[in-house]
Amino acid sequence: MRRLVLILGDQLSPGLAGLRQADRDSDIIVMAEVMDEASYVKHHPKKIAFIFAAMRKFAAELEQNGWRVSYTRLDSKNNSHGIDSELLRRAAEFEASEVLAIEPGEWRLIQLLEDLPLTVRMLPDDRFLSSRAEFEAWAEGRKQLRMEYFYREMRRKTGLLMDGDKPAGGKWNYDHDNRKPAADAGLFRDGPLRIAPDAVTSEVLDLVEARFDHHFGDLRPFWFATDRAGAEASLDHFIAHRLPTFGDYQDAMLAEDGFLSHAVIGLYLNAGLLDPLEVCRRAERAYADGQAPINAVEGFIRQILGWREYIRGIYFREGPDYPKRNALGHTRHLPDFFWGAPTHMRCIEAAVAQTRAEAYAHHIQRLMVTGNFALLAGIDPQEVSDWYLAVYADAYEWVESPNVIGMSQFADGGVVASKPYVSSGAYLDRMSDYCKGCHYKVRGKTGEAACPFNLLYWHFLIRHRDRFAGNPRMAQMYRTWDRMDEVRRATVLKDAERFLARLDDAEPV
Ligand code: FAD
Ligand code: DLZ
Ligand code: SF4
Repeated sequence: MRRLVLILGDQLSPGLAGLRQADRDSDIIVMAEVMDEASYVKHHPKKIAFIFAAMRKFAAELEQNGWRVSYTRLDSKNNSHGIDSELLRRAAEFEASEVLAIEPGEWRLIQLLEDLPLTVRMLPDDRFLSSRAEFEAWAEGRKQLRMEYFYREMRRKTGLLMDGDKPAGGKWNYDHDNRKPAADAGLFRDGPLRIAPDAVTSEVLDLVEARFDHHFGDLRPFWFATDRAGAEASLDHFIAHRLPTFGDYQDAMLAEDGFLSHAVIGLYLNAGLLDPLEVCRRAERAYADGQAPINAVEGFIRQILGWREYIRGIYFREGPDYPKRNALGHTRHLPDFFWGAPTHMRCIEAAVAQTRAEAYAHHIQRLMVTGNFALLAGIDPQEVSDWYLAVYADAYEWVESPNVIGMSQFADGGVVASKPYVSSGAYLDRMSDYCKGCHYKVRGKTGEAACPFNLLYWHFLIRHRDRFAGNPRMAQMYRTWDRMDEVRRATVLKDAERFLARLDDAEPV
């Protein structure tokens, strides 16, 4: 009996556990471009093209290395368009009854594989620095699962940025130095490396253009790397040009520069084209060689060694119901301006336009512009989550869901975040150049011209007062509200209600 080895579109790593355990002489690798995966949310065309092109190149590489690969292209005649149905079709074709798979990064697909009428052996995905079991052991018995403590454990475990048992430079975390605003960031810098599409990618681009033109997002110009060599060149480019200022401008936002000093490697890491430990080691080397300061390198390594691993741990620990949680009971529909309809809010307009063009926005745009607005306005977290999963090239449920349901929308009731990430317009004004030239007045507190974030901020705090008033980190905000004069408070809430009514009536806001 033959055995099938399933490799999904985000499992494109030569060191994959499935390949280590498979038999090159007798096993058959199954890879498939299927409509079910490309359209269960309407993924950005750039994301679909990236995954299909990278899958094709990875399959070719496996074949060159002597593997037998059964590859289904999207337009193959017999494509049945599901991962499960493709496995069944290949099982019949090769008279196979066993499948070797790596645990997918989404409960939906895990269930799909478990329900197959074949013997499926699912191996842990060991492309992470912390296994599910290790995260469980760390989390067990803790009242709060704070990333910072997990991160320190990971530093000790890997030895990254450690001087013996002490953190390099004397501090575990240099975030205090990392909050320079956009005003300081207006220097010329190289954006991410842009790679011209080769023949394989160009063929995929034509296919995606023909099939997914109705999905939100610009397919061209397409510049993502689609193989390991390109992903590594992109990483090298980041380390040489933007890592040194990564820390300083981590939270800054500029309308004309959506990338600032960010790495733009999430899509490569999550698809398996880059290895997280190697990426961290490269950054550590830049610090050791004096090419980048400690606040930049520590900040960058923390994102990958800390946040990325922690977020994955949360996804699997919390279980299949996690992505559906709605602790704050928010039910409003996602406004059309998330899909590019006009809005007067310059910050939202800029973040959405960039997302449409690049399938990318950096962390603070995701958290403090689109996420902040959705939370303040009480949008249904499920609709918010589906949007994030669809529009970003690096989005897979294991990483998207804890970031959106947990960190951004507080819909998990506080598993990830100790308090909701909400702000008024003042924060956005400090960290960005969006507010200059916005239709709304960022200093306006009431009235038609007031920044909607200012109105909704108080509306959010007051409608959830019972839940948050006892949170010591939020006490100051409630004290400020209570000190405001009564007429002013009534006006703020009335103006916020009026804004939300206009949102519900799909009036331009
Ligand atoms: P950089 O800022 O250069 O950081 C380097 C790397 O650190 C990233 O590539 C990523 O691998 C890792 N990283 C940083 N922050 C996080 C985090 N919070 N969680 C996990 N990894 C992190 N990241 C995704 O990979 N996929 C998502 O679907 C996703 N959705 C998000 C949704 C929201 C609402 C928020 C607030 C954050 C989300 N993030 C997501 C985290 C973060 O925004 C992206 O990883 C980052 O913007 C990717 O761009 P970059 O490669 O330039 O990252
Ligand atoms: C995201 C995605 C897309 C768009 N298309 C495919 C595909 O056609 N075939 C495939 O094997 N994987 C694809 N993927 C990635 C899967 O959706 C991903 O493996 C799961 O979401 C789990 O992370
Ligand atoms: Fe956004 Fe308000 Fe600033 Fe306009 S004024 S860009 S709505 S924060």
